[in-house]
Amino acid sequence: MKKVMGVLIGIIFLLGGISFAHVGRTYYIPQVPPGHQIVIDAEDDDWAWMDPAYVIDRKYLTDDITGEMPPVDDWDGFIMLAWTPPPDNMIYYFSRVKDDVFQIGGKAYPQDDYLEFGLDANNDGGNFRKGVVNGGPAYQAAHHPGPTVAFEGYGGPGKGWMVNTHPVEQRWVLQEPWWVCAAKYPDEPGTRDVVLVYEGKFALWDRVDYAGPDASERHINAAGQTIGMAIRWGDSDEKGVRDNEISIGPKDTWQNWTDADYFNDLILLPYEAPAVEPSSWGAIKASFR
Ligand SMILES: [Ca+2]
Ligand SMILES: [Ca+2]
Ligand SMILES: [Ca+2]
Ligand SMILES: [Ca+2]
Repeated sequence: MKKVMGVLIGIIFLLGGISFAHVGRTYYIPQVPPGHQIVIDAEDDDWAWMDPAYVIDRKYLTDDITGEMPPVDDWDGFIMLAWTPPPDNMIYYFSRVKDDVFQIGGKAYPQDDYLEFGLDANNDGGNFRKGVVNGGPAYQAAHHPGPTVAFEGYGGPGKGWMVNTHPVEQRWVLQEPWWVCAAKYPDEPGTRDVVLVYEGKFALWDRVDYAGPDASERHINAAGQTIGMAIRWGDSDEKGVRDNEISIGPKDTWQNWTDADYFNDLILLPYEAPAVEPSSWGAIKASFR
């Protein structure tokens, strides 16, 4: 990933896109090949085009409280991200996690196994819990495998549940068609040695209004843009305990649940013809089976 950084920084300065630097790291999001459809079904057969260089796996991950990654037999996982320009204008994700104990239904947030995003589409940072709309200038969205006890969500069996800790008026961002999700997970909490799968797509919003999408500002995705994002996985193994909080950002960026200054820079790459042997993708998939 490092080898492309110099070239990209050059491109970004040419586009004049950067006015704000995060505490977090820099990652790259490739464009979905034009004409290709990613189906939100928790199956990865529609991600075979992905260059493994852009898969965010444990090489890049850190527990954002302890600074240490849990051992592979406690938690292992990766996420792939992709973007589309208008008219689709969405961000796509696929994550597979291996976990020693599946846990869901903790009495307080967050005591589940889950995948969470912080999204600052126009990348201007700042505290997004203050001001006129809590979750307006940036927002949180978490994909849980099942319903949480603590918060009402949107989803169902086979989809998982989208939840956040913003006021209920803000949560339309979690609903179809603005967020579409699918998930695979065991039926019962306490199941051992599980594989959890999260796939989804979502619209980005530069400004969210309580009144809904027509009163809000949809972000228009374009190559060269930097999107502010936090991504983390919760790992609960013992019921009622959060054991690990695994992040794409460094240690001590856990404040990203409230402040977008602690997000990471995710740069939307222009479409490139694939330069990867299909066998490389096979090796990555095999390592998570
Ligand atoms: Ca799929
Ligand atoms: Ca675990
Ligand atoms: Ca913002
Ligand atoms: Ca777990």
